[in-house]
Parts: sequence; C-alpha cells; structure tokens
Amino acid sequence: MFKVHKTDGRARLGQMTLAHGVVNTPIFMPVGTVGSVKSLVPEDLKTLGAEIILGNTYHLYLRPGLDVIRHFNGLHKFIQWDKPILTDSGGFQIFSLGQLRKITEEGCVFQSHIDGKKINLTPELAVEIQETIGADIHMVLDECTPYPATPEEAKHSMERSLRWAKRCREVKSRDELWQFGIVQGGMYHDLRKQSLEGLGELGFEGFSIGGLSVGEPKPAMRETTDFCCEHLPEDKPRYLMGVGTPLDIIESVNYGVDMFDCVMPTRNGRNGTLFTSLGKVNIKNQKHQFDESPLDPECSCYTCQNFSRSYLRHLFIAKEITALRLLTLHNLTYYLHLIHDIRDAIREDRFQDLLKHHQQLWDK
Ligand code: PRF
Ligand code: ZN
Repeated sequence: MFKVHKTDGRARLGQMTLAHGVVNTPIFMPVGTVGSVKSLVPEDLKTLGAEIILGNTYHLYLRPGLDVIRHFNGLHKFIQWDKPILTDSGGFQIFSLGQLRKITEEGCVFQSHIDGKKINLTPELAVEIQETIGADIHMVLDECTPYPATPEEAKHSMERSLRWAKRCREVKSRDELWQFGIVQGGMYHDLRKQSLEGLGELGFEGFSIGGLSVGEPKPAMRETTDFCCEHLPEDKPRYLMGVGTPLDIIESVNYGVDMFDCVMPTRNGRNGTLFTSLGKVNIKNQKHQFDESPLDPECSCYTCQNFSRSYLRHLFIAKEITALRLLTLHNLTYYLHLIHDIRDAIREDRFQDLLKHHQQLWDK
C-alpha cells in the first residue's frame, strides 16, 4: 500500500507499506550492490536511520549466486538486514560495466566479470532472481537508452523496454513483493508519454524514471523528470533511478519524485569528497592539515562528533580503511538528514524555502 499524506506544491509526503516494514517518502536508499553498503554493517545503517537499501541483481546473481541465496531463504537473512530491500534488474549494470555482449529481443547477453561465463539475462530470469532474493521492491528488465540518442533509436529502445516490462509482469509470482515499471524514452516527451501510458496498463505497484543522469545536461534531466511526474499516476510511488546530488534530489522532489538511490554519498566518501551544510569539502586539501574543527559543525554523525578535519585528512592520506568508514558514515548521514529536512519542510509547508536554500548553497 502507498499513501500520500500531505503535499506542498508538487512535493509529496507519503508512506509505503512493504513486506519488511514501512518506508517513509521521500526516501534516499543507500546502495549495497553486492549485499553490503561498503565499509558499513547493518547496525550502522540502523543508527543512520536508513529505512531501505538497494541491491543489484547482476552482482548477486554472479556472486554468491542463487543457490546460496536460496539456501538462506532470501537476501535478508543472508546479510542480516530485516528492513526493506529494493533491487535493480541488472540491465543497467551490464550496460554501465561494459560487460554487454548483445541485446536481443530475448534479453541481454553478457559475459560474467567473475568467470567469463556467457549469460542471457532475460526479463523472466530477472524476475526469478529478484523474487529469489526476496526484494520488497524489484525492477523490470529495461534497456537504458544512452545519451545522446536519435528519436528512432530512443523509440526502438523504449518499445523494447515496454515489451520486456510486459514479460516481467506476466511471470511475477510473489504477491507480497512489489514490481516497478521503468519509464524510458530518452529526452523525448512523446516517447516518455507512450512509455508511461504503456506501463500504466500493466498494473505495477510503482514507477521508476530511468534513462536519466546518463550524461545529458542538467536542464534536460530536470525537464524530463518534470514531464514524467506530471503524467504519472498520483497514487503510485515514483523512483528516479541513480540520482543524484543533494540539489538534484531536492529539485526532483519539487516535481513530485518520492524515491532516490545513488552511489554518490558512499563512493564520494571513499574518494575523500564530503557533503556538508557549508557545501563540498575535499578532505585531502592541505588547508585541513591543522584544522581542529569537525567536517560539518551542524552534523550529528559519529565522525563529526568525535574527530577533527586534521585527523580525518591524516587517515585518508595514510590510506587507513577507518577513513573510508568514517567518511561514508558522514556522507550517508548528510543524505539521510537532507531527506528528513525535506519531509519536515513538506509537512510544514515551507518546501520552497528549503529548495531556495539548497539552490544557493550548491549553485555557487
Ligand atoms: N535503468 C535501470 N537502472 C538504472 C537506470 C536505468 O535507466 C539508471 C539511469 N540513471 C540508473 N539505474 N534498470
Ligand atoms: Zn558528520
């Protein structure tokens, strides 16, 4: 069940009741590609207030494989995370890892990056894997249209995704688990409209907006998000896949997006780039060498409550694994706090003020 409790303009405050619990929206989902959010344990994620995490079909199918996941009756028990999990269907990961051999009407043929074996990921197999994982929400297999694409290329790709979505819907077997359709169509409004109307007939529990943040200019991404949200049904959750920066998230909530995932807080944290209430901080910078202050004076995370920029810089430069963990903890805290700030602002009818604040903070 999904319920929108409150709106402020087009921004929505809602709740999804899933097999493993309730998730408040807007939501940010930390990425745990192979079954762990890198450098963290489930206890950390609970302390951070994560309500749902993301896993990847592609990676989990190759390793540890379905026999191990079946042995544990699903991913939740295997990784000791008892809250909701969302999985992506795998097509996008094959495409972005450059493992793609061939896309046919049947599916994506690719070579395992682990043992070189040839695998055909069909829509039917993508659903079987995700239902075996036991993901509370799973994605249909889609083809992420590259950018740029001609109208003809985008049309063929979108139509194939639609046919695959239909095949995924036909083999879905576990009623308690949700399945989302993925809107494609490149930057073309007419194609996006055909995509979401076609998906609309299939009875999905929610909709993802795919094919964005693939190299297009920001205005194109914003316009496409705006257009999709305007035409998607109001009573179903909307998930903008793989997005984005703090400003991308808040701008997208302004159009009516409910769900986000991105490797940015975790990956950037491990690269020494931190998001703070004062903007971006590069912890490698010499100017932090003697700095006794925390990363972010407004942050309540373990890292900011205990350590100086100077010490964090030292750990990072010394390549200590503790640095990766401390910086990941901070960045995820920043993202999850941002989501809480967004919810509070919607609840109190001051979302536009929060949006303006972040536009000024990040556009400078
Ligand atoms: N499709 C799928 N997963 C995705 C995307 C997509 O288009 C994107 C695009 N940003 C991220 N993850 N299945
Ligand atoms: Zn912090």
